[in-house]
Amino acid sequence: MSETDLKPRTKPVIKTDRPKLHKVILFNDDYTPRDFVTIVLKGEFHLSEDQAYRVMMTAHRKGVCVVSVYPRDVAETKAARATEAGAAKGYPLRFDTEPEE
Ligand code: TYC
Repeated sequence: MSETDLKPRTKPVIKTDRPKLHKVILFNDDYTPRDFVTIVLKGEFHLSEDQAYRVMMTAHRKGVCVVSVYPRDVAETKAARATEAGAAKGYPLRFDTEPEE
Protein backbone atom coordinates (compact mmCIF):
# COMPACT_ATOMS: atom_id res chain seq x y z
CA MET A 1 0.00 0.00 0.00
CA SER A 2 1.51 3.44 -0.95
CA GLU A 3 1.72 6.23 1.63
CA THR A 4 -1.19 8.11 0.06
CA ASP A 5 -3.35 5.01 -0.07
CA LEU A 6 -5.09 5.56 3.28
CA LYS A 7 -7.60 3.16 4.74
CA PRO A 8 -10.95 4.64 5.70
CA ARG A 9 -10.87 5.42 9.43
CA THR A 10 -14.34 4.06 10.20
CA LYS A 11 -16.41 1.12 9.09
CA PRO A 12 -19.20 2.09 6.67
CA VAL A 13 -22.47 2.53 8.57
CA ILE A 14 -25.22 0.44 7.01
CA LYS A 15 -28.62 1.81 7.92
CA THR A 16 -31.33 -0.83 7.94
CA ASP A 17 -34.94 0.04 8.69
CA ARG A 18 -36.35 -1.74 11.70
CA PRO A 19 -39.09 -4.12 10.48
CA LYS A 20 -42.57 -2.82 11.18
CA LEU A 21 -44.47 -4.24 14.14
CA HIS A 22 -47.90 -5.68 13.46
CA LYS A 23 -51.03 -5.12 15.54
CA VAL A 24 -53.22 -8.04 16.58
CA ILE A 25 -56.84 -6.87 16.43
CA LEU A 26 -59.78 -8.50 18.21
CA PHE A 27 -63.24 -8.24 16.62
CA ASN A 28 -66.54 -8.34 18.47
CA ASP A 29 -69.26 -10.84 17.62
CA ASP A 30 -72.66 -11.64 19.12
CA TYR A 31 -72.00 -15.27 20.06
CA THR A 32 -68.64 -15.86 21.77
CA PRO A 33 -69.06 -15.77 25.57
CA ARG A 34 -67.22 -12.92 27.30
CA ASP A 35 -65.47 -15.32 29.68
CA PHE A 36 -64.14 -17.36 26.77
CA VAL A 37 -62.70 -14.27 25.04
CA THR A 38 -60.98 -13.32 28.32
CA ILE A 39 -59.52 -16.83 28.72
CA VAL A 40 -58.11 -16.77 25.15
CA LEU A 41 -56.57 -13.31 25.68
CA LYS A 42 -54.86 -14.49 28.88
CA GLY A 43 -53.66 -17.76 27.38
CA GLU A 44 -52.43 -16.64 23.98
CA PHE A 45 -51.35 -13.05 24.66
CA HIS A 46 -50.28 -13.38 28.32
CA LEU A 47 -52.57 -10.55 29.45
CA SER A 48 -53.49 -10.29 33.14
CA GLU A 49 -57.13 -10.90 34.16
CA ASP A 50 -57.68 -7.15 34.34
CA GLN A 51 -56.02 -6.38 30.99
CA ALA A 52 -57.88 -9.24 29.27
CA TYR A 53 -61.22 -8.06 30.67
CA ARG A 54 -60.59 -4.48 29.51
CA VAL A 55 -59.54 -5.55 25.99
CA MET A 56 -62.57 -7.86 25.71
CA MET A 57 -64.96 -5.11 26.92
CA THR A 58 -63.44 -2.53 24.54
CA ALA A 59 -64.01 -4.89 21.58
CA HIS A 60 -67.51 -5.67 22.91
CA ARG A 61 -68.43 -1.95 23.13
CA LYS A 62 -66.54 -0.48 20.16
CA GLY A 63 -66.42 -3.43 17.76
CA VAL A 64 -62.63 -3.83 17.71
CA CYS A 65 -59.65 -3.54 20.05
CA VAL A 66 -55.88 -3.73 19.52
CA VAL A 67 -54.60 -6.55 21.72
CA SER A 68 -50.85 -6.02 21.33
CA VAL A 69 -48.05 -5.52 18.76
CA TYR A 70 -45.41 -8.04 17.66
CA PRO A 71 -43.07 -8.78 14.77
CA ARG A 72 -45.17 -9.89 11.77
CA ASP A 73 -44.68 -13.67 12.07
CA VAL A 74 -45.44 -13.67 15.81
CA ALA A 75 -48.58 -11.50 15.32
CA GLU A 76 -49.87 -13.76 12.52
CA THR A 77 -49.25 -16.96 14.48
CA LYS A 78 -50.94 -15.64 17.62
CA ALA A 79 -53.95 -14.28 15.70
CA ALA A 80 -54.38 -17.63 13.91
CA ARG A 81 -54.04 -19.68 17.14
CA ALA A 82 -56.51 -17.45 19.02
CA THR A 83 -59.03 -17.59 16.14
CA GLU A 84 -58.64 -21.39 16.01
CA ALA A 85 -59.28 -21.63 19.77
CA GLY A 86 -62.70 -20.06 19.16
CA ALA A 87 -63.41 -22.15 16.06
CA ALA A 88 -62.60 -25.34 18.01
CA LYS A 89 -65.54 -24.47 20.30
CA GLY A 90 -67.80 -23.44 17.40
CA TYR A 91 -67.46 -19.68 18.11
CA PRO A 92 -66.95 -17.04 15.39
CA LEU A 93 -64.27 -15.28 17.48
CA ARG A 94 -61.88 -13.46 15.12
CA PHE A 95 -58.42 -11.98 15.46
CA ASP A 96 -56.56 -10.37 12.56
CA THR A 97 -53.29 -8.48 12.04
CA GLU A 98 -52.39 -5.13 10.51
CA PRO A 99 -49.01 -3.40 10.08
CA GLU A 100 -48.39 -0.39 12.33
CA GLU A 101 -48.11 2.97 10.55
N1 TYC B 1 -70.16 -9.65 22.33
C1 TYC B 1 -69.95 -10.94 22.99
C2 TYC B 1 -71.13 -11.25 23.88
O1 TYC B 1 -71.89 -10.37 24.23
C3 TYC B 1 -68.66 -10.95 23.81
C4 TYC B 1 -67.45 -10.64 22.96
C5 TYC B 1 -66.60 -9.62 23.36
C6 TYC B 1 -67.20 -11.38 21.81
C7 TYC B 1 -65.48 -9.32 22.57
C8 TYC B 1 -66.07 -11.09 21.04
O2 TYC B 1 -64.14 -9.75 20.67
C9 TYC B 1 -65.24 -10.05 21.44
N2 TYC B 1 -71.23 -12.50 24.31
